[in-house]
Amino acid sequence: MPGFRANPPADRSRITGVSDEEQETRNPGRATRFGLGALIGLLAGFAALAVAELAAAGVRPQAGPVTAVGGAAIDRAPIAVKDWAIRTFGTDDKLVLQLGILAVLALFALALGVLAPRHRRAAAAGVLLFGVVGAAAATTRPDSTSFTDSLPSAVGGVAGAVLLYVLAGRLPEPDAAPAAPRHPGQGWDRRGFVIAATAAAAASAGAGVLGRVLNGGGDRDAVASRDNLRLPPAASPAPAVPGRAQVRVAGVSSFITPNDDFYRVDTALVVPQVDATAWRLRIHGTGVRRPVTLSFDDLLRRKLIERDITLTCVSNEVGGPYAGNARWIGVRLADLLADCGVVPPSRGGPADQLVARSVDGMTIGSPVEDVMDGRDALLAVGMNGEPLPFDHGFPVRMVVPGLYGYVSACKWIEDIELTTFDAYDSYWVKRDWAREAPVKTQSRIDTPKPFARPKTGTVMVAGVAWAQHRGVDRVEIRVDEGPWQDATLAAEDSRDTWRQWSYAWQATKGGHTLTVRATDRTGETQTEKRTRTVPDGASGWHSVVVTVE
Ligand SMILES: Nc1nc2c(c(=O)[nH]1)N[C@H]1C(S)=C(S)[C@@H](COP(=O)(O)O)O[C@H]1N2
Ligand SMILES: [Mo]
Repeated sequence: MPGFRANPPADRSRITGVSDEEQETRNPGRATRFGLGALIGLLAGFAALAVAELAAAGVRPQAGPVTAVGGAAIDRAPIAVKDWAIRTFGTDDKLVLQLGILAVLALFALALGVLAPRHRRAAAAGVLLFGVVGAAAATTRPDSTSFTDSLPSAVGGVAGAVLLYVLAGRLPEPDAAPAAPRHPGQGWDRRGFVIAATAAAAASAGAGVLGRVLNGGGDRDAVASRDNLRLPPAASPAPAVPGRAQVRVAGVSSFITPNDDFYRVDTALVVPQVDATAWRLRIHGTGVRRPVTLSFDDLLRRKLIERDITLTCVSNEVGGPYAGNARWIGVRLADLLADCGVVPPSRGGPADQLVARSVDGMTIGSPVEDVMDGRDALLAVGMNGEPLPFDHGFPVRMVVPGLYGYVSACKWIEDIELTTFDAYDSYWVKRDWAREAPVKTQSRIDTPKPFARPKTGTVMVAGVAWAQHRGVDRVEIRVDEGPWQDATLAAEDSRDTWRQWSYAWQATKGGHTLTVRATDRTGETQTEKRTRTVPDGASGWHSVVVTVE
């Protein structure tokens, strides 16, 4: 261990009258103490996180400091940062955020460790302070209902602080200290330090791994409630998807998106796991003459309908992946609202906004008019023939054809409040996104991929187009600056789903740009005007550049 070399100048040695064995424990130099300080800082930080993780397993996974601080950061991130994160990291954005938090914590742990040899108390207090920050974040999360959420960070902070204090006490004394050793006759107990540090590292690793395993195992009751669930058949089943809705060209999206491939966009660092048997949905607010609280069984006893609906995210760039099409089964929200005495604004109802609230504190506001205008707005319980996956909102979520997810598709829903747009701004509206956001007509080239090198001759160009609740009536393709040519439309499933299309292109050698645009059933053609995703969804034409060989 080269770092432990003794400090040569004899006059600095404070070790007097000790055995030969202990002579090797003479004080190391300044640089070594700096390194040792950094090491114990990292150790203390690691221990704090590991203990917190283990404690979170006893409280709830969301109460862990990294998750809590990460959640707070997501809620407070400026829109530009969030936009950049989702553009740069896509659905890995949450992983990157958590790695970033860990990196920042590591830097602070290093700094506190370097401080520790000279200022033991202050350094330990610094670790405690981080515990306080974590505890504050955990208890102020919107889904936090108990003060116990502060425990993981508090316990972790104390563990880290104590460890830093103890290990710092075992370090060699600083050069500037008075000549007398702190522990007369002992000096720098190298072996004791190594043993203590190794034991702390091993214990932390054990606690951390155990905590991860326990936190990752999922909520047993929630998992069981999903496993035991058999969805009743729909009283109003969806017609079979027309065989010709799927274009048979390699590289085109699957017409029905399998659950495992369905895009996921939400703010949850830990996916909520809700026990369906304990789940309740409250419907209340302005103009709700008969407020109710429903259990999951209450919902299943109602008439279930099954519908194919394409869901798209407002954060989807032109040509982007945040669109998916699934067969949903659920309760018609409009019927349920009518049973509660809700009247849409067009018939004189006082509430124009329906605010859905999830177990993790997300709020999503939809126009009551849209939800009750006859479209199949659902409280969905099933997705592609199975109960909703946890990632997609188990046990119940909303789906409203024609509206972007952030204004319609609340996952893990537990509360519906009727109010007005004037009275309340939902989560994303507070963050500069539009109050109302109908889906914009869009089209995407799935194949060929950008920068593909197809051979001359017939090249199949194909993809999807969507204009939910209006329907797609036409898709056109343009090669370079040539004329627009009609693509062949695949069969339509419903006007609430996307529609596939294909175009047999006679490709000539060289570089070419393929561009697509769609026209919806109102006759409106997708605009060329490029806009950003903020505030109400990207617009513009999707182009792909290829080189024909
Ligand atoms: N509870 C909750 N529901 C949510 C969100 C969220 O962050 N939290 N995100 C919304 C957004 S922005 C979209 S696009 C859809 C995505 O649904 P999916 O993840 O099932 O594809 O969920 C919506 N519902
Ligand atoms: Mo979204």
